[in-house]
Amino acid sequence: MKRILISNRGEIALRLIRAFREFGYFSVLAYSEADRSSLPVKLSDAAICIGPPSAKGSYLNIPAIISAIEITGCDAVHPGYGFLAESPQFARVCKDAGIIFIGPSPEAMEKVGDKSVARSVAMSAGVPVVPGSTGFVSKEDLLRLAKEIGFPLILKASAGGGGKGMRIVQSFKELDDSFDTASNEALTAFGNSNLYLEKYVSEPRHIEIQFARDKFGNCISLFERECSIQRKHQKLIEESPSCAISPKLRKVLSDSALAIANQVGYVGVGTAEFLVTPEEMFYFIEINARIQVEHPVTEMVTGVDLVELQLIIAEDRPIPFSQEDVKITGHAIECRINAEDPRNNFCPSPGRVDQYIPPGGPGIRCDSHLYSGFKVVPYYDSLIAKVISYAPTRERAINRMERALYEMTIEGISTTIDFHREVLKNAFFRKGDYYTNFVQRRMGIK
Ligand code: MV4
Repeated sequence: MKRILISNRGEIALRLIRAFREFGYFSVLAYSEADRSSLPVKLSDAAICIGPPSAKGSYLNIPAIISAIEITGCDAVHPGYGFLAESPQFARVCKDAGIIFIGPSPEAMEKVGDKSVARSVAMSAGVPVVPGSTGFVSKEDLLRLAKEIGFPLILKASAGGGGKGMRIVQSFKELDDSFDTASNEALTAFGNSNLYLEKYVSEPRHIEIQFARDKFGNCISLFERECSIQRKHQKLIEESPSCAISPKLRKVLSDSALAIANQVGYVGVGTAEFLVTPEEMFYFIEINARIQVEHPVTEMVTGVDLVELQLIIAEDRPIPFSQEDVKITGHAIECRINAEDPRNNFCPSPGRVDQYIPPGGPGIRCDSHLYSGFKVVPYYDSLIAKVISYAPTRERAINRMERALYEMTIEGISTTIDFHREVLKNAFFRKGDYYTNFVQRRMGIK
């Protein structure tokens, strides 16, 4: 691999450009008309416009991206996260055109992309899943299964993930309507109406295991990230290690993630998501077949560059270290700063950033594509910066994050910086005493 096209934007495009420059690759950025004056366009080695602002016309436009790869003579593509990152179709088109897709094979992506198939894979790998349906559930089987499992239940879209297309069902009388609504929503959102059923786990923690597997079958866990601080399935804060995970549970979760990765012949970096109860019961829920927004948290505590690892694996080289080499040192926390107004229901707040001063100093990493005078455009997600703090202990990482957010200035638009300050001083957060309902229950936010 020599020239890599980046089919993404924002902070992750910049993250990839930085890695490619350090590791000796030529970066070509594919950008939309709306991102013409972005920092990634300026800092990449070359840039090519692939279409109009709408994601459909640009970052999701497979023919436009393939043309850009061919015009610029790239031999590989990195999709970042979101957009086409988990599209088996895109991965297959690349493969057929002789382009290296930096991510798992289309076959592996297909298996884990269907969440009901991923469940079956986990079961056959001996990994616990939430009691529920085997594969997708038909309307005929619904009542019988509901009786068998018991309420509350949760209906999920097979093609969904990340909380989209889910419905909690409390009783028999809601069952039929919930099924119809959920399958219609799934059809509209994902073009696939299949649903599966699980027992609803109340007050879980949302824990994910970062793993990497190479084509020689070497498989390594980079341990957990705690992702329970979220609102409407958008993660807001992530940390590693998790207060709730003992060394013993860490090992069991890691072994479970690796068993699933082996079972599907996964080659690349990925994440296995689990629900963990206060009683330390754990259940696999889904695989994310991409580099994730929160990957820097793992990079800080393990010292492993996950993008470098993706490049190594994509070049068919073996992972250059073993499980025994991977140690968690210290504690890292990430705050996702969004261009949103927390006082107005987290409504997106695009516009001109009149002044931007990033935080810095010891133990602070800030991944952001902002600069003073930059215009946040309204067409994409509202993530504008990730602040990651790293310190020897959790308490010091929290204090360090507070110090960083004190320094950080973003003027001209509303941001979620003040919201993060509130979370960081919350006594339950400080104690590590939180579940996925933290924002609602402890912050009184819908
Ligand atoms: C669940 C669950 C409880 N029980 N599955 C959310 C993200 C997606 N990856 C899976 N999610 C959940 N799956 C079972 N069987 C709870 C969540 C969940 C959640 C559900 C409803 C409302 C808010 C939530 C926040 C985090 C996790």
